[in-house]
Amino acid sequence: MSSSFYAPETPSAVKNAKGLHLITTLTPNGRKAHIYLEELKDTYGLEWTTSLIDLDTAEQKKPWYLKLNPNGRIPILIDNTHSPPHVVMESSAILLYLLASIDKNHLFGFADPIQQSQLTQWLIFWHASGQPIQGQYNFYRRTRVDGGPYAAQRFRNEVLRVYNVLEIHLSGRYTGSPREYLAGDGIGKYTIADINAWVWIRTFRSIELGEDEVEKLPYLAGWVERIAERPAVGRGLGGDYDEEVHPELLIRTD
Ligand SMILES: N[C@@H](CCC(=O)N[C@@H](CS)C(=O)NCC(=O)O)C(=O)O
Repeated sequence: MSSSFYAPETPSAVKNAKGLHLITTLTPNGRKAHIYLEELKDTYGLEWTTSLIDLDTAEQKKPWYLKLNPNGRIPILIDNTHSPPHVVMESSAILLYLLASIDKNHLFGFADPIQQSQLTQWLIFWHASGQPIQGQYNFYRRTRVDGGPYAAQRFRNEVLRVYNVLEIHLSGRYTGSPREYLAGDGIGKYTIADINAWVWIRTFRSIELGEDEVEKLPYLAGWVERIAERPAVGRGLGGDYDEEVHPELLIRTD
């Protein structure tokens, strides 16, 4: 590979990686990639390597990282089977890249373009309308600056609105056809559209919504529990991606 692809100070774990290399940490967007990679391990025997970043060290804002992802955020996936390596930023784009490049049997997507279109719609719906809003809500409800309560209230209402969109969809309130997953014919099929939203929504009971509001989301609650039972999901949430469990995976350039 071209020596100029990586900056000289790029950590060797990244520079010398072969195959797929994930740079991540234990956040909702990181967990999307962890879970799908773990699903692909269970189904295709996929192998990859991982580097962890402690966001507090701001390693993700350093020039070596910005050369790979000008957005300065995690996760990124680097596919070293290409020359030069192909870098994928944006967590949903990582899911789509893995679906196209690894998941050849469409186990977590669809060969059928109509069902794949459903998947894309729900993936984009969450990426554009769900996660940025929930991210802002989390920020303002934890922040005690002027305007914090007003902003928290505004984002909270929008989080609830988006959750209710998902509840309408899953419950079949207007179609008469309840479903178990976001995309696919009939009751749907577990796909990357579910992984994409689930990592954020799984904590819906602990983000300071009212009990009465949460009770009005029974189909969403069922969907959260259904996905939580998957072994790959359990692995993607935790230990293997925790810098305290695996300090040797932590990259730091100073
Ligand atoms: N739209 C991006 C958002 C990525 C993002 O916000 N990542 C957070 C962690 S979940 C991050 O890197 N925060 C550290 C920072 O902003 O410096 C994606 O979906 O990948």
